[in-house]
Amino acid sequence: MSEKKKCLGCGVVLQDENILQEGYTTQLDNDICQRCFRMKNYGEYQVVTKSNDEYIEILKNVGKTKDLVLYITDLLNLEKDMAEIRKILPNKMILVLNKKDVLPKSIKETKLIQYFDTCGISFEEVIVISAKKNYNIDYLLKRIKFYQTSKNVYVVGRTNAGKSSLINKLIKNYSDNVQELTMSPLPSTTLNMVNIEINDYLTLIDTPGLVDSFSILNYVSPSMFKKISPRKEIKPKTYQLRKNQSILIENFLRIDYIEGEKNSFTLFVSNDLKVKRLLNSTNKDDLKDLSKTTYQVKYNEDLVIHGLGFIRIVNKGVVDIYIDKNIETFMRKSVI
Ligand SMILES: Nc1nc2c(ncn2[C@@H]2O[C@H](COP(=O)(O)OP(=O)(O)OP(=O)(O)O)[C@@H](O)[C@H]2O)c(=O)[nH]1
Ligand SMILES: [Mg+2]
Repeated sequence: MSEKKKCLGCGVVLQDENILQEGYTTQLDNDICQRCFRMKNYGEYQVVTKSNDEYIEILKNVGKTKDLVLYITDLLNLEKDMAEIRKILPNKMILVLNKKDVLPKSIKETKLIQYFDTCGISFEEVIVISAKKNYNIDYLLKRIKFYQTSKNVYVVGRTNAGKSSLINKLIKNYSDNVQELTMSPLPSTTLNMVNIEINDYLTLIDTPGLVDSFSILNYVSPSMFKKISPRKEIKPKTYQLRKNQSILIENFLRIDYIEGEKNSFTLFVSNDLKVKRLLNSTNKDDLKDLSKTTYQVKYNEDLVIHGLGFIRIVNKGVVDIYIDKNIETFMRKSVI
């Protein structure tokens, strides 16, 4: 039996029967589905909701191979813990930290790499890149060649990390292949595995990303989504706070500095967001009906807000934060 034809942009099986279902195309001769066609040509995005069970199944199959894996992650949205992923994927793995262009240039790459040296999970190598700005892609390709165990190399990572963007860059730089994967600012763009032959020695396999149900991006309007996703280099904003002072970001996050000496809070979030300082939080009630979490901050830690970015706090102290209950927040040793 012949294999069903798949969309070259997102990997979905093509069908011409039901316009409401994924993979629809007017003609089965087409190379891409209607959704990809619209995204590529008109920038019209259509959200598809994928279940993470499907994604985990795909990863388990990758885990059964002995092939090299590139794990792509967005530098502004580093995973809290990679241990779970590592259990499913015992493969040789290069950790690729993408979107370097949005981090301030002042942040040293060596610092970012060092952070992973102490995280307790091993990788063949940690490499910082920008798929968008074509930064360090040559070096990454060299290291792929060095570590690959067969022709196949899998590209995995959470949705929106930039997997398809990276592969497109590799195709553009090093291949005669004219295939172009679909990329978009919205989650769940790639729907199934897609094989891309770069040359006789290397086939990259794009995969759909794990859906991030704890990201703030799931809980904001489309216009706020745009504001939250940084497109340019972030200019960090520093606020010196005393006890009982607060920071308010738009209408979704409040940080109260409850206890401690004068402290420095540096925001690594999109430049487009409105930030307000409240001098005396005791008589202000903004966002106090949102879910509250109290953190005991140690020296030089980052408060991470999933999907938004992070806030570096220099000294010890106690902070209360108020945010939608579905959004994951956590403290980590500062990456800076
Ligand atoms: N600033 C910046 N944006 C990037 C970079 N790489 C990718 N992006 C953007 O990130 C968004 C997601 O990119 P995709 O390549 O579609 O991500 P993906 O990992 O394939 O996503 P799924 O297919 O949904 O799993 C797009 O808006 C890209 O333009 C980068 O290096 N820098
Ligand atoms: Mg993709």
